[in-house]
Amino acid sequence: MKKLLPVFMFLMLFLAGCSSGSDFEINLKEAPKYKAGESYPVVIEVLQDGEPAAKLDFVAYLEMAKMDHGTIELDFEDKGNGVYESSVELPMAGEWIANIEGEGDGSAFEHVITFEVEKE
Ligand SMILES: [Cu+2]
Repeated sequence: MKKLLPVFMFLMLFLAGCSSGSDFEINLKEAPKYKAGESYPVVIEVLQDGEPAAKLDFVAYLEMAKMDHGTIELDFEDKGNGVYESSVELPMAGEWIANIEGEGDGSAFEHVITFEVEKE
């Protein structure tokens, strides 16, 4: 039991961190496509407690699901109405993962989106 206590406390911290204050819902509205040497838009919609979330600060770290292409960091521009846009030139089509980290209204959020990139 003594050995389990640190694990338990770590889990409690983790759970507390997840449910802090506001409830953010993050959707990928437009996934980038792939074509060598071309950039494509990445569009994300963020809702906070069901309403479009404005003036958020966040970054997305993209990596391929089953291959190592390193990490691509994306900054987003606030387009209004909870819509944020960036663009990216990907090295390959296939399954990608976006790790999104940000904050708004004093609460931080993290979200992971897996998406398919199609070859154009
Ligand atoms: Cu790859």
